[in-house]
Amino acid sequence: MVESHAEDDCLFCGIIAGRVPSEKVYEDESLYAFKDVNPKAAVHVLIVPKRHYANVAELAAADPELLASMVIKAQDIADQAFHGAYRLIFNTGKDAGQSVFHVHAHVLTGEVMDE
Ligand code: D5M
Repeated sequence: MVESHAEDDCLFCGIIAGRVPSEKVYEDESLYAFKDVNPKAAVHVLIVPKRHYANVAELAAADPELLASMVIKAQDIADQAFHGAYRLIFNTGKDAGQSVFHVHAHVLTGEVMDE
């Protein structure tokens, strides 16, 4: 069983709880989305599940429907921002660039990306 409780020292749990400020884009009972503080595209949104999972593999194993709901929300954001075109990135592991160990989908959209 994957631990899924909020972690006191987790930055994104702090954002979801409102202890840390964020620019909210979307919220429902299971997801929270906010603007990345260091945008890598014209529109760069992070989608996180409210339940704490360390990475996308843990989430996929524990709750695949919740993972699917993140993909559907990414599509919805891109439909509104840029006719449905987007990149969806889950950095997984420190050596792949993951710096916050609460699973998050990077939604990059809002501009043409050639490479
Ligand atoms: O992505 C972690 C991302 O989280 C990175 O792109 C910066 C972003 N970040 C960090 N702190 C904040 C706050 N406070 N608000 C919004 N965005 C934030 P990773 O894939 O783990 O490297």
